Amino acid sequence: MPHIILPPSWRIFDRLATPESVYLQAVSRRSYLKLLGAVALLSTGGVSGCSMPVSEEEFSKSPKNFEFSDVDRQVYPSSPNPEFQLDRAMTEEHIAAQYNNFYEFSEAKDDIWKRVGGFKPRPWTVKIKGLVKNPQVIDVDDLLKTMPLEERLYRHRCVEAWAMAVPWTGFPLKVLVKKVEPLSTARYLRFTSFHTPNIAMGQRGYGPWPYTESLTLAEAMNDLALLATGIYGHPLPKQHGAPIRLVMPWKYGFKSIKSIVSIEFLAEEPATFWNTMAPSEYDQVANVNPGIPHPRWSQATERMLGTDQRFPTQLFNGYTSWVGGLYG
Ligand SMILES: Nc1nc2c(c(=O)[nH]1)N[C@H]1C(S)=C(S)[C@@H](COP(=O)(O)O)O[C@H]1N2
Ligand SMILES: [Mo]
Repeated sequence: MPHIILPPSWRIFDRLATPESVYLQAVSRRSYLKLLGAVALLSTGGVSGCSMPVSEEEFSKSPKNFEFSDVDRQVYPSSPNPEFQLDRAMTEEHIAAQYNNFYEFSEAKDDIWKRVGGFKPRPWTVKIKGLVKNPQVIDVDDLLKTMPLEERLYRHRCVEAWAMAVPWTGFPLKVLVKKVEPLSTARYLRFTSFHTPNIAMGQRGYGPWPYTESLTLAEAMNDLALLATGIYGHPLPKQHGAPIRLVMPWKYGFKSIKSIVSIEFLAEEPATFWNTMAPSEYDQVANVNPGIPHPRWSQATERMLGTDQRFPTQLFNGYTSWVGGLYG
């Protein structure tokens, strides 16, 4: 069973630097009102959780946070799939690498890359279990050897309204799903991240650790659903979710769970990390939709990392031709 620790209300004020870290479910109505007051104060401009990213040159002197295994050397860079094009400039690598959400390591975004050093993404296995004909434990190197790797340019949209456009290397989730042969009773997939609180400091704090996410089987079978092992033509740096993560470009970023250790096929929809923490803020489907504001901010536009350029948010993040049919 996941380990659930809920926050004492006095800690709420620390949480305000990052919108996704406000856990309303856990606060009493009284502290919720105090919280609203604090949000109002913050939006008048006083406090910011973010420092400036270091320059590309400076960044290149810091630890890369990824290594090539022998297998990696054979698969990167993978061939680009021309079906996926961007409508805007690609986000610079050193910018994407310095602004992350990875609550296992920190609640700030600008320091994850400095805090992941102790994390070991190899050796690594992914356990596939539950309602499937062929449950198995697969080594990530075996996935790299056997799965059809390709590079895809995708836009990523965080529920907090920042966005990026990056080249992922990975393979369609549906290839793995077919390989394990879901039973006819399987309707949902639950993904689980690692749980090592001695290395991931954030896991010593509250949360239903480990981080979990879910998809319907139909969503998992969509061509866009990608299991990524690389980014910018090389293995994933630790801060991006090494050695393997989900990428669901039509959904808000929190669905794209990092550093996956297991995938379980289930008959019923499971609870997930964010849905347990703040059910009034995070629903299970979490499709990008400019018409549905977050309870605390608008989703009408998004801000690109690096350039701060604003774009209108698009329904399904612009991927309607791939996924529109999933939602009737
Ligand atoms: N295990 C885990 N996966 C996670 C998160 C997290 O905190 N833990 N954050 C999510 C959120 S909110 C976003 S926006 C993306 C960010 O991915 P990036 O840091 O690689 O850009 O990762 C998602 N996957
Ligand atoms: Mo996010």
